[in-house]
Amino acid sequence: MTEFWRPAAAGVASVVAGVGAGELVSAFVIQNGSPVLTVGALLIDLAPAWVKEAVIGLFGTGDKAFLIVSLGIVVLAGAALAGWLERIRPPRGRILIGLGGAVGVVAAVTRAGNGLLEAIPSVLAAVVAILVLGTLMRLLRDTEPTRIAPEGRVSRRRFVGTTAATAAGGALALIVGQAVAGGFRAASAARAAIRLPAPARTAPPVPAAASFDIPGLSPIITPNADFYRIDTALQIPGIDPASWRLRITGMVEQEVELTFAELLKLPLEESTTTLTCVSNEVGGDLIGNATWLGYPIRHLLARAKPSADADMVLSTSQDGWTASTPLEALTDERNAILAVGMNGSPLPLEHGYPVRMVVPGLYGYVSATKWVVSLEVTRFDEHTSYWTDRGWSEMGPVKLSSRIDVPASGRQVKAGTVTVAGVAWSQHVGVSAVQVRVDDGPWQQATLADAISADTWRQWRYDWDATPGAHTLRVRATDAKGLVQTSTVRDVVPDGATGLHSIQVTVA
Ligand SMILES: Nc1nc2c(c(=O)[nH]1)N[C@H]1C(S)=C(S)[C@@H](COP(=O)(O)O)O[C@H]1N2
Ligand SMILES: [Mo]
Repeated sequence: MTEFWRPAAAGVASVVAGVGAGELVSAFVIQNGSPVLTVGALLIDLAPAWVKEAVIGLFGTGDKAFLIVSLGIVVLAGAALAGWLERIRPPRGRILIGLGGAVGVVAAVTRAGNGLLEAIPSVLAAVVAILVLGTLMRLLRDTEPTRIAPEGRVSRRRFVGTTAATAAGGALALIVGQAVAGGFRAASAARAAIRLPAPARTAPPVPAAASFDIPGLSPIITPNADFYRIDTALQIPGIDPASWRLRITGMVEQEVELTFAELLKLPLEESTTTLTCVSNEVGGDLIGNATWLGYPIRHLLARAKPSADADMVLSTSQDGWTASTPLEALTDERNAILAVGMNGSPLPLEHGYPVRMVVPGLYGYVSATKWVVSLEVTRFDEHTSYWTDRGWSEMGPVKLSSRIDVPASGRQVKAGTVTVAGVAWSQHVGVSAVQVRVDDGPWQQATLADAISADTWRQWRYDWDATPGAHTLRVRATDAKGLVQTSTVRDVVPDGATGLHSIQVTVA
């Protein structure tokens, strides 16, 4: 029977390693591609009604556990069979594993809302399993006696040890993957159950004249699904709102602690603010505008009573990321908030659920802490933060900038009137003018859409009388204080890029 059990064990270890790798990747990178769960879901969909009823009748709410355990038994039996087949008729074992992977792919891409991306964990699982099986089989063959090595070139003990270690590693990956994904799913479920209170103060409605109807132009409010995402979190923190706390500590007269339920009972206010990343290149897309629902941080700081010689607030996220924000930016009238809502829904998990900071006028790295759990009132000469430790500037006011959205660079357009349009921003100061320049011609005034407020970007348009040939279009903005956007080119490090956005178009 050795001839069955050893190859079968190699098959099982390979498949466990493969599935473990797939689950790990789906937990951390491709959230909806879990091979185990998508195949389970496919089985639920395919099972005839009488089977479902019988299972629920027998196991009640344990029906899903029953499904997963049954699936596990089938997969392990298949894996053992694959190992044995690979031993007697290679490469049939590997082919069987490939077929298993194909089932995973079909299950992953046919889930509602999934696409090809979600197939990656299953493909990876099959590839890892096939490679590992090949390796273990070679090892097994090497345990056989030859003329030169009557005891075999590899000891049986080494084969058994390697196989056991592979299986254990795969099982560990599977467990870690499931735990991580479980936290994420629990947070998603809690988020879905949240009913945000009506704002005590609504945002001034976005004026109709704040938007031009131009295809390709950034919408004035960025939908949550299109909002840029920047953070250091490999794994999005899955925070249970019931256990979330904000602690205000440090140089304060009175420490403050706040639960999520307490935060939701406070008079929440809406405000529309454009968020920008300091890493946004000239013409880049690391910028978005949303209507946030939140509570002014200055009111909470007023409860805590910061000491007179404090000048900074170090905010920390659940996963240990930190930002250092000038105390003044959180206490002045600029309306820095602890946000719980984004464009009418609870914060999406990747945008800081359940609570984040939004501070008009400052780049995200010094202000927009997602998954925030503590505010320590301190001093710049006592603490540094995640990005200031890595060479970025202590102060991070957003720089005046502008971007051309249409036409897209490199595009061919027809001679005649061509609409050029884009956005310009200088949060907390406001934009007062935008100009466009064609090649080496004079700067021409663009038409501005209405502003929502000084804290948001502003759309602009320019009707260009395009003549045939290759042309370069440039844009520059002027802020409400009269400062004209500089053409001096500076890199994003240490405090944000400068320079003018330009595009090339060919007019036919
Ligand atoms: N916890 C945490 N918060 C964070 C970051 C981070 O890495 N971790 N990145 C910051 C940076 S650099 C930016 S630009 C904004 C981006 O917010 P968004 O992903 O919601 O657009 O979040 C900020 N908040
Ligand atoms: Mo950023």
